[in-house]
Amino acid sequence: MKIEKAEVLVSSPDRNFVTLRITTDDGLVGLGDGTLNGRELSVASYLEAHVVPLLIGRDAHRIEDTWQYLYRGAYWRRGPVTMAAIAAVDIALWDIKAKAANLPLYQLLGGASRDGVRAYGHASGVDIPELFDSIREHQALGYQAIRVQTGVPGLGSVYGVASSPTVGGARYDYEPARRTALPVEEKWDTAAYLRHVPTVFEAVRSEFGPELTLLHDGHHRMTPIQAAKLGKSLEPYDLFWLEDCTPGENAEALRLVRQHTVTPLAIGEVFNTVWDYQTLITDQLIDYVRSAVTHAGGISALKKIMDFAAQFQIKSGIHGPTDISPVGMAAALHLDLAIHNFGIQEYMRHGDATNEVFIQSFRFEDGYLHPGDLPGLGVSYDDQVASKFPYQSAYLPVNRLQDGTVHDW
Ligand code: EZ4
Ligand code: CO
Repeated sequence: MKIEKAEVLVSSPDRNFVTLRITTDDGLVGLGDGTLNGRELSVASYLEAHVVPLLIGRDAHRIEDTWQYLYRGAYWRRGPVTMAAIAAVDIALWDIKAKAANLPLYQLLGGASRDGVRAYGHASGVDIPELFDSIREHQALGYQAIRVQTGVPGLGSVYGVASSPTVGGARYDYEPARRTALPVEEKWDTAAYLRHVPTVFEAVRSEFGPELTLLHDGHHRMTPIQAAKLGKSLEPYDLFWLEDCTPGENAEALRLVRQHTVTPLAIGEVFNTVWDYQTLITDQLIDYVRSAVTHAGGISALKKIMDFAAQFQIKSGIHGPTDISPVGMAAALHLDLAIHNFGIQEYMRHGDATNEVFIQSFRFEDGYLHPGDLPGLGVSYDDQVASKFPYQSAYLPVNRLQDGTVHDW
């Protein structure tokens, strides 16, 4: 089964997506996701110039060999662009192999370890009343686990907070990549944030009770000691996790946080290899692995990270924002269903235009996702609809402190 064709498809229904479509000489078609938010065209050109020519004529069944060939063969290892490109190939080849076997992909990963994949959604509000409305809307949709973000008094728009109440719980209008020629700039004040967040969780717990699963994303903005303080102050509210409390590059920061709090810690949406996790996993500094299949080198690589994490009772919390395409989401769901150390799956909802371009087989019922039972990933791509949505420049925001200093976010 030789690879005959590999096409790089860039489209922008609701937002930009980079999709790799591989076709074999016996007519099987596989899809892979290589979307890197705000840097989409870099992955597209990496694939077009340096990967597609290497794929033509290769045996589509040799997934591991192709992965190693692209990773070790390039000499320049790791990095988000390289690893998103390798992920796109890896996901597409798994899609093809499962179609050749006429099985849903999770069957090739060991079969289902559970009936469904517990998902969490994002509730947000500029203030507490709007936040409560958003939590209720998510509950009405079936979510039993909810990430909580709010505006901070004195600050303008804050990442993760919708500017208006959500409608039907399905609107995520804060989505950080905005279709502008230059990045939008937001203002930030960590002291104000640290004062405010515990009062939000106090209010949410007293309104919604002890059983609702709650999560929070710090988006890399704190120093280690600030993160330790936040983790401690949130202990009474029993979070499922505190995500990305410090910048991801420094594993030692998490060691300091860990010494001070029993709030569970999750990190890794900006990581791209197992090496980023080495100390965090072996020293038990985290509880959840946050990588996306799309950004960590694909299904083969994230499966290995999760198998490594399993030895340390660390579980998955695969990244699932709307900048992961439905192809990347499907890959995550097959992996979630199969691995033993599944924790939770992030599930923001794609917009209608995205769902018209990517036709999907997953279902979401009572807070649980399932990838469906079509052969392969269960996703197909409609070229005609996609052609209505050409690439548009879009950037993640830049965060600045009140005095104008560029800050982490
Ligand atoms: O900011 O996906 O947990 N989810 C997140 C996301 C990320 C975006 C970056 O592309 O933090 O919303
Ligand atoms: Co996050």
